[in-house]
Amino acid sequence: MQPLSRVTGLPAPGRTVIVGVVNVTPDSFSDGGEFLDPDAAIRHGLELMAEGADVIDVGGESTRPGAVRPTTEVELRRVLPVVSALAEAGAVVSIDTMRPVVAAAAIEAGARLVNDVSGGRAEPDLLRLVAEAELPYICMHWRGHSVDMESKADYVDVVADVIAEVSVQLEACVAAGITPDRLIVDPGLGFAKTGEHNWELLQRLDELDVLGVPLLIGASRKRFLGTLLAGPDGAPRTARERDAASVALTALLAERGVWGVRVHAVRDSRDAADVVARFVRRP
Ligand code: PMM
Repeated sequence: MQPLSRVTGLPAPGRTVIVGVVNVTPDSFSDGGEFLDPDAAIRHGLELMAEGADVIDVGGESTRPGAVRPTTEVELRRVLPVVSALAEAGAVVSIDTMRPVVAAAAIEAGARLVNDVSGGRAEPDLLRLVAEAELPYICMHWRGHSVDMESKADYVDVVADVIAEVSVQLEACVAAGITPDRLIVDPGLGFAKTGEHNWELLQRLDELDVLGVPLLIGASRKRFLGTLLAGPDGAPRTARERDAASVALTALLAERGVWGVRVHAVRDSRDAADVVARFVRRP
């Protein structure tokens, strides 16, 4: 088990960090449409804070397989009121975007972390912006936009290939001026990856230690869990009914010492991380 790592500028609660998800989108697979109204999204973010989230991740673009991108204007309109209100309420807000324009406005509105699912590959200018703002950055392994990412799920060895490709992305982060103590890496479960790829990445997670960067995992409510838990008729478990499985993964990942998990069921995940911290670490 790894000692828990720290990221400059972010909470260090002495256990795995809980990143709660607020999707201000009509079409996310996990909670699509529920929080498109800014007031509903703000209420939800406040609830997640009360449930013990360390960070609230606000996103205005769905990345479900096949999703078509919103315009920049639409993305801005979705996320800005939510980022402002939650930052004002004292949350550590993360902005989930690939767009420098959106990140800049969100930072202005109080965001303290940039979560870029493209790891700087969609719009490399985003890296310079994060460096200048001196903010932490989540660099996710990514092969292309969601509209056709499923056709890119082709690997010789998924773990070795992800490590090689995300290393290049991390080098670009450092070259742009983001200091290594502000970097977090994410293997991007479900992004140009099949369920089998996701399981293999989880099973061989310790190999990602070679990257030397704290790890965030986003497994919550993802399709590979629905497939695993399919009923006798073969129908996958719905997104809403994947929370217990997601929490089981939080416990396993916390036990392995991952820096953070990005989750929808905040209270239960936080409970799991607290139990693991007490179970495996000296108080
Ligand atoms: N997954 C989604 C969106 N953003 N960000 C990071 N860093 N890692 C992820 O795995 C990730 C992400 C898509 O899932 P959602 O519908 O739950 O937001």
